[in-house]
Amino acid sequence: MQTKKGQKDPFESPDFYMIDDLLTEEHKLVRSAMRDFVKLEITPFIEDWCQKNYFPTEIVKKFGEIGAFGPTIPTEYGGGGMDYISYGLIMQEIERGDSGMRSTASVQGSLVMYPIYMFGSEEQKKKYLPRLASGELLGCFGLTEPDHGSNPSGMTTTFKDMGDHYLLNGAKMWISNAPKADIAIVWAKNETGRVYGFIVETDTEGFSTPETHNKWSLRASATGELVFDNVKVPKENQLPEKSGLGAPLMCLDSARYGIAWGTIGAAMDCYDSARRYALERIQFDKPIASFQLIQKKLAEMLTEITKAQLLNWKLGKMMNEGTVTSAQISMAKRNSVETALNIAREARQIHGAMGITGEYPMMRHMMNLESVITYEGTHDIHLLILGKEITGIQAFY
Ligand code: TGC
Ligand code: FAD
Repeated sequence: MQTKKGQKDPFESPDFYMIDDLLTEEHKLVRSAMRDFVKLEITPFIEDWCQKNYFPTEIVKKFGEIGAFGPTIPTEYGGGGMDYISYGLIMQEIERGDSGMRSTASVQGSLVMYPIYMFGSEEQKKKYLPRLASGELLGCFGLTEPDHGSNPSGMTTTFKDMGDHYLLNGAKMWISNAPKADIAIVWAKNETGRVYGFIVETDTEGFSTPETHNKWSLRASATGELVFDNVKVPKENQLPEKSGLGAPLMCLDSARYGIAWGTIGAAMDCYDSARRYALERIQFDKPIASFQLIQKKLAEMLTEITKAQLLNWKLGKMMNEGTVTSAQISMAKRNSVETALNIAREARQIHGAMGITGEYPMMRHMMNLESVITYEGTHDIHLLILGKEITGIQAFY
């Protein structure tokens, strides 16, 4: 049942293989704080926000207070100074509430704070990171363009060195947080085709962020364009420490990791709702949970969630040790999103007609997951990344 204002959220997360034994006390504390936060601040309101296509700007400061922004960024810059398993658990809990809310948090942490921390100057880190961590500022990340989605290397957004500033021209599309953002991390090419990153303040003259309307998915997340018409960017706003497409792709690795955990949160929510409903719903004078076909669905959901939990935990260990490869992250992102989408569909069926309403969370999760299976690299692009790793042959072009 989707929790309503004034109701208690009964969510219980499945842990069939006692994966909690693999977590530290700190991990469990972080998860428990975030779960309580989601039960208090997200699940009672999310259905209404999505129905109204409303981005709750007030959540940004609240995310800052609870430490959802940049959990792995060192505390000296306002981050949480935590490890990647804590980061994963935070994403899992937020996306249990809603993928759009997780988008807000993972864009801010992995796609805005991470590049400033990794590729920024000391001045940039000091100027922006603490204000992003606290939620005083909201950021967005502009890589995708109208004609360059899966193939960002073809981007046509350009910058020119004008001596005392850079001049930015072009457009980005499908950018999470854009219409509400204070700053954008923008990727653009110079005259030789080399990609560089910039911190661009959204109130700069010539820069607009029109909202994208009529989405059936991620309705509580604001999506928009970034349009640059002779935008003057101060020299000190270029990210100095890394150039080339590898820089944005490194950010994507961090965000894809968060999605691998997050989407299993959405899957857990669907499973939890389906298990409860199956025990309560009577047909043919029995709870539908007593029918073998319903038990098969529940057993398969739990099996897939458990497999993904173990994959994510091991991925988190490799992230912590710095041994992870991009292809390993691709496998987990791809597996988790597909698992979550299948579970949302099966859980929806267990709820019968009730499952199509906002009384239950599955349709919302399902529609959200249709974006998640496309952004941060489509399902097929991740398959091709794995194919390249296995064979040594790229099949992108
Ligand atoms: P390719 O030639 O393979 O690589 C170009 C350069 O990048 C390096 N590299 C990486 N570096 C770090 N991490 C990675 N994961 C990397 N992958 C590649 C590579 O070594 C090379 O470096 P160098 O020095 O030799 O130049 O690039 P390609 O053009 O063949 O493309 C490969 C491909 C298709 C896999 C890549 O472009 C890709 O991943 N495409 C998908 C695009 C994508 O994921 N876009 C996401 C946009 S952001 C978003 O969706 C946010 S949603 C947020 C939310 O709301 O949660
Ligand atoms: P295309 O690249 O046109 O792909 C269309 C289809 O062709 C897909 O099925 C794809 O798998 C397939 N395809 C493409 N190339 C190949 C190939 N070589 N081989 C086989 N099949 C192929 N981007 C950002 O930069 N920042 C954001 O914050 C952001 N937020 C987003 C929020 C939402 C809600 C959505 C929906 C998208 C967001 N994106 C963002 C954009 C997202 O990353 C892109 O949509 C995604 O990378 C795919 O690009 P595309 O939509 O242009 O699809």
